[in-house]
Amino acid sequence: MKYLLHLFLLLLVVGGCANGPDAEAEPENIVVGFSQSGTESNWRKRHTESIIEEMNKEGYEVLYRNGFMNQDRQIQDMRTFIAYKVDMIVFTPIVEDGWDAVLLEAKDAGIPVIVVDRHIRTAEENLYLTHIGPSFKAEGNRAGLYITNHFQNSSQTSIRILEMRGLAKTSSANFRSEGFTEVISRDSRIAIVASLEGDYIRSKAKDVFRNYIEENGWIDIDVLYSHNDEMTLGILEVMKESGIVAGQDIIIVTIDGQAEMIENLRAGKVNCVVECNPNAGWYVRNTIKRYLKGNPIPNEIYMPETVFSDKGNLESIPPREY
Ligand code: GYE
Repeated sequence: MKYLLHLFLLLLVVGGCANGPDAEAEPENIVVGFSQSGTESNWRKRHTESIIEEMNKEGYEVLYRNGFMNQDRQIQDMRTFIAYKVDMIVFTPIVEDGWDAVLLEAKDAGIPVIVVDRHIRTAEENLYLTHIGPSFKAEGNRAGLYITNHFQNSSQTSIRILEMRGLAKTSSANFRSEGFTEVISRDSRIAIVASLEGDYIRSKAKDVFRNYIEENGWIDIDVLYSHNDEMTLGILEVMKESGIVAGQDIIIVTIDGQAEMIENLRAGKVNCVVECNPNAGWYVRNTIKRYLKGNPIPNEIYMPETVFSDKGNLESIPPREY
């Protein structure tokens, strides 16, 4: 807690002139502990880079730990940050529940915590400063809207969807399902007939999808709704092996917007890519700066996102960095 010590000494000297927690703290004295949940996707790798890049631009020192998709490991990493007396903890939770104890420890140590990407659920209030991330529900809504629009004038009497869900017990997977269901339920012909779990991992989704079509065939499936691009990439491999014409035999809606998926969209192999914005770094940096200046911080900070589809202008999609 170098920064608090600095502040304390400063207050002793100038008594009363400081107007925030650290009006005079120099950025190079700030140490940020950053616990990332894993490296399961290109999206996630860009997310990590974005946060580290922006912290470095500000002159903050970053202690980075990768949790390798293991909650116990992430908790251990956060305990290391607390022992090290960092000034701030930034963490991207692998799952929604189970963080209360370590957050209480951070609170008792006077270390503010910023939750990024997925949401958490705590029994006690005020265990963290704010949550910064996309609206996963809006992403699900956008995916659903593409489907309802696509089939609006079709004479088909039933439209059957296979959903490949992200990791269980995560707010991203739960909200992406909720938002999607909310919109498709406006058209009584549309239904999710299978909801499978691919954990956001390419190889897992590939196996799960292959097993599903081996048992059930694919002819009844009109749409694939996949919660992330990595899983979609795995499924596209199985479709190719199985002679399914992706984007035609099965309409594909996927979330993230990785560069490779935009190529697939341009090639007609997927129909709609709902963007999930990994560039959280600037928002985290701005929040820390504002907090250190003593400005109020909102409880929830949303990041802007859009959607790309074969119904839009494929040439105008901005270049992707992930
Ligand atoms: O869509 C996926 C990643 O939680 C929003 O996790 C994130 C998701 C993202 O692995 O690619």
